[in-house]
Amino acid sequence: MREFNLYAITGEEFHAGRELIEVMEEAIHGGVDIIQLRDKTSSKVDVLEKAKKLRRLTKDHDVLFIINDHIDVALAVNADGIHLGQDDLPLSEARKIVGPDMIIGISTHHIDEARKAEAGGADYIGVGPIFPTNSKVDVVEPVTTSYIQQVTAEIDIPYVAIGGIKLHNVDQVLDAGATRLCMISEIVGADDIKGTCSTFKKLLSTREGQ
Ligand code: TZP
Ligand code: MG
Repeated sequence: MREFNLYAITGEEFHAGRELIEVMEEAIHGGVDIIQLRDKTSSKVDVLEKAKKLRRLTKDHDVLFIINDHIDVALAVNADGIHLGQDDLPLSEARKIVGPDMIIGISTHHIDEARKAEAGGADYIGVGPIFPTNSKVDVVEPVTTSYIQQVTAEIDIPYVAIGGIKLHNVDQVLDAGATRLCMISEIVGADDIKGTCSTFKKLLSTREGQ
């Protein structure tokens, strides 16, 4: 799959009063190169409408577009990929539906899940939650940066660190070996979304090649 290192997930509860598309466009202007539509509460029709708008935006800016949970919506809008959790449709079944070319990302919380996702043909995995987070209900205990170190040592497919990552703790994540960051609240809830993303982007590029 195409390279990326700054991954923003939608979280409309963090930007009350601001339009989803405007928020995500600002994130893209700050350097976000992959976006996920994650909406656990809207109707299928509303998710579809948001997906259509985000597909247009991401195409216009040549940014990858992933949809959480809704494989049917992902196919309908021709998204680049889907993201699935441990309790969603198993990877092998999802692959049958989306075909060989669509990106499939899998959330993992333990090295066994990471190994299974890699062996099963996932294109990338989520590694987290690294720190406590309020952005996800039923979230598991933080896996800490030691899980990043394990995945860095053992897993060859791309992974994104996720969960409670902020400007003030991102150095711990990068020190543990992460080269791709994924966030909801720190990006979409920021007063200066573009500036926040640019700062993360600079930190990532400073670490490249170190
Ligand atoms: N999966 C693991 S933690 C998390 C998800 C979707 C929430 C991340 O949100 P935030 O606001 O960056 O902690
Ligand atoms: Mg899910």
